[in-house]
Amino acid sequence: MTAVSPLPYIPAPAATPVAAEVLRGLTARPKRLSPWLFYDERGSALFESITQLPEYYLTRTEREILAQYGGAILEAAGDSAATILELGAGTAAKTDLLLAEAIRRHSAVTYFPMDIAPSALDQARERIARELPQVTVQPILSDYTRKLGTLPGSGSRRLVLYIGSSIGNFEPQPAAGLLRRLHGQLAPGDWLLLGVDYVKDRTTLLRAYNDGAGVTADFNRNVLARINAELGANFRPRLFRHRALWNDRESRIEMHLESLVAQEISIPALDLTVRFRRGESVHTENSYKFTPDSVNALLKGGGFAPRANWTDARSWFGVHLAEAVA
Ligand code: AVI
Repeated sequence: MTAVSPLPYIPAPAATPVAAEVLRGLTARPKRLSPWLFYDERGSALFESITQLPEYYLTRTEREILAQYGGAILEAAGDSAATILELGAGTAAKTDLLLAEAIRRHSAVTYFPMDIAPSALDQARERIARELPQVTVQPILSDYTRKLGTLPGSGSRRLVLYIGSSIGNFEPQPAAGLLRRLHGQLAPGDWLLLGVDYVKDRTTLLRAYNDGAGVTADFNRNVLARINAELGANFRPRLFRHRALWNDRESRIEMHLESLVAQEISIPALDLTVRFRRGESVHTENSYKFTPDSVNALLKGGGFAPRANWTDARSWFGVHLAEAVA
C-alpha cells in the first residue's frame, strides 16, 4: 500500500476573517492583532466613550473645525456636496454639521453612510431623519477596508468623507493603497475630505491614549474578550497590561497588550495554543500622526490633488479637501 502524505490541516473556522486574522497575528513574531478586531459591539461602544474623554481631543477638535469651516468646506467642494458618501461613518454624529450646510446649498441632498456596524448605521439614519429630514439617507453595510465595491451616486459629482483620522490606523503603504482604490471608484471632479490628527507635543499625544479612567485600556483589552467570545479562547484580559507609546521615528502612537505573567492560552476554534512570555506584548494598533505636508503627499500618491485644508487654533487636527484627478 502506498503511503499518502496527509494534507496540511487547516481548521475550518479559520476561514472567517476574525479567525484568519487571529491565527495570522498570534502565530506571527512579534505577535500582533489588527485594529479592526477592536470593533465588535462592545468595542464600538467603548470607542464612542473614548471620543468623549477629556484627554481624547481628536473628535472634539475635528468637530470644532467642521462647525467653524463647514460652510467654507462645502463652498470649496462646489456642487459635489449634494451627494455625500462617508467611509466608516459610525453614528455619523459629526457629519450633521456638514449635512446641515449641504441642505443650505442644495435643494436635495443624498447621504450614503458606509460602515460595518448595522446598529451605528441605524442610529445615524434615525437621527438624521429626525433632525435633518431634507437629507435622504441610504446606509450601506460594508467593510470599506476590505472591499470598496462600486460606490453609489455616480453620474453626479460626489463628496467622499473620510474623517476621524481613521486613515491613521493604516500603515503608510496600505493607507496609500486604500486611497488609490477609492480614487479608482471615483470620477475626475469628485472630492475627498480627509480628517487627520497632526503631530503635536508628546505629552498631549500620550495622554489621549492613556486616559485616566482606563477606557482606552478596556478598549484595547476588549480584543481579547472578543477572541474568547468568538473563538472560545481562555484569555484573562486582566493578565494583560495596556501600553500606549509614541514612536517618533514612525510618527505614530502604538498600542500594545503586555502579558503580566508567562501564560498559555488555548484557542479551540483554531486548534491553537499560544504561549506568552512574561512581558511579551501583542501589538494591537498604530495611530499615525501627520503634518500638512505628509497628508498632501499621501493624497497625491492616491491620485488626488490637494485643494484646501483647515485646522483648529492649536493646529492639532487637519481637515484636507482634495479633488480626484484623471
Ligand atoms: C479610530 N481611530 C482613529 C482611533 C485612533 O485614535 O487612532 C482609535 C483609537 N485607539 C485608541 N483610542 C482611539
